[in-house]
Amino acid sequence: MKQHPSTPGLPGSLPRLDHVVPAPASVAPSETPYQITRSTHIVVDDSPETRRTGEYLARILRPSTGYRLPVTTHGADGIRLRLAEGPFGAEGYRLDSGQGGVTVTAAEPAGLFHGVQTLRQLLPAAVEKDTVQPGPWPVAGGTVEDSPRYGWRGAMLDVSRHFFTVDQVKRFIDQLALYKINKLHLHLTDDQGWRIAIDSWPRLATHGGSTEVGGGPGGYYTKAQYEEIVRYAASRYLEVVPEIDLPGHTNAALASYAELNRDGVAPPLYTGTEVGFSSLCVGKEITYDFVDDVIRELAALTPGRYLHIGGDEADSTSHEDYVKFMDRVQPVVAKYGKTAVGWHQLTGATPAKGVLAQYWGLDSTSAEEKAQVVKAAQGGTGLILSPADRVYLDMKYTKDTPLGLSWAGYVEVRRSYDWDPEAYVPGLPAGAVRGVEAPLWTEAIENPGHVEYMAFPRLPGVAELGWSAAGTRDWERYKVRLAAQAERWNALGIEWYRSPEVPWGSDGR
Ligand code: TNX
Repeated sequence: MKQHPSTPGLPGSLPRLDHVVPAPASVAPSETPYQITRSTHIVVDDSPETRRTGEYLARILRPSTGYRLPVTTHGADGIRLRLAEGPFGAEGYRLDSGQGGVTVTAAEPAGLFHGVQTLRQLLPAAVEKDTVQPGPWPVAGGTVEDSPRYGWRGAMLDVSRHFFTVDQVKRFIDQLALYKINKLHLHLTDDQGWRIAIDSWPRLATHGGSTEVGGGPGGYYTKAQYEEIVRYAASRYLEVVPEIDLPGHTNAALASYAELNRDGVAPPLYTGTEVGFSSLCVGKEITYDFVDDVIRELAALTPGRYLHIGGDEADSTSHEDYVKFMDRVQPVVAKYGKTAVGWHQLTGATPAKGVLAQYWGLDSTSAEEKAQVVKAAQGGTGLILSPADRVYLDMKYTKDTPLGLSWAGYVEVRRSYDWDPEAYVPGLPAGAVRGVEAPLWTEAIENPGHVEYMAFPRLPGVAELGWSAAGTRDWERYKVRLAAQAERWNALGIEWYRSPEVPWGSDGR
């Protein structure tokens, strides 16, 4: 790596304006940095959202700088956050940094928040620590103008195979926000655990949530806890997309209520890792009472637009039944005011108008299956790209990775970054791709340290594919910007995989 002022590891070194991940739309560096000092104010306009983002920034900066950093509506020297009309779109922003201060301007609160994430990366990494550091605190000088490529930049956490507590999910949300990810897809139900309280079917959570892969105690979110996650995500401008996986992946529900089973007999709880063995009974009316109740209660808890109904690996449901089931269930989601999302197998049924399909195939997925996805896209079904051989965060990096699975191959850092969402499924009509999402399945992922090790450093690359303009993708440059992030992960206490593909600093960081 070339020597430059931001060589990772030099205390107080000045990060570069062009080292931000995801790469901004345009960057114009200037000579003069701003410097945060004891007298810096965070100056906000009088909208409550701006103030909230100002307070959020202050909470990040105060512990490491030791400064007071009052959030005020007037004051000269400082960091200014303001909403104003301009060509920013729903999530874009402009950041100007120079001797007189730093100003972040956006049309919408989400844009201000993303601008604040960029500002964090323009400060020395030590700013992320939670104890007082020596400083100084220069902010690289210049102008950044930025807005995202896609409206859907997601990460998924499977809280069914292994349960994660509210605090653990919050920590993950904070990590996603760093890279401007705006969707948190929660895989709330599967064979091994039902993780959300449903008042009309209480045993789903109390019985169906009582274990996990390996036989641990599992757990579930009360409605209040789930709402707390939703609120916390919203405060970081992430929309929660809850998933109830139907009609397969339902052993936890079937174990909780005998009447949902074809033979009226509840199976035992399941703590293994096989897939495809369970199915709701498509021919029984009670199945639809169940689905209606669950979707109604979940929709009421979810301010976001989307509700994911799974639909993958329904190997114990006949094709005919699958189509029938999806024909009945998609309108239920619409009835409760949400847009349905399904794994791309949904395109094998009749996707309702406006639904989104999440593509999780591989390069080696059959031409027939790809053609079915293309056909749905031609009919207007939007796609979220989550190709398993690129962005499945549960795939091992190499054969030596101690965690994760490898059914989709090994996914090293370059592989997860260096692909084109528009070209991955050949023949898609323009505009079909709505974004990208990196799922983290947790059959072999047991705790937050594991989550971080699998997500870092791949997740920032997926975030960049979702945010940065198509022409930005350049592995040789990206890997240098990525390397400069490591010091931040260390300061934040994030576990990460030291991929040999990336030129981390000479001190091994
Ligand atoms: C496939 S991807 C699944 C999940 C597994 C995952 C493991 C998808 C929609 N279904 O049930 O957890 O592989 O990588």
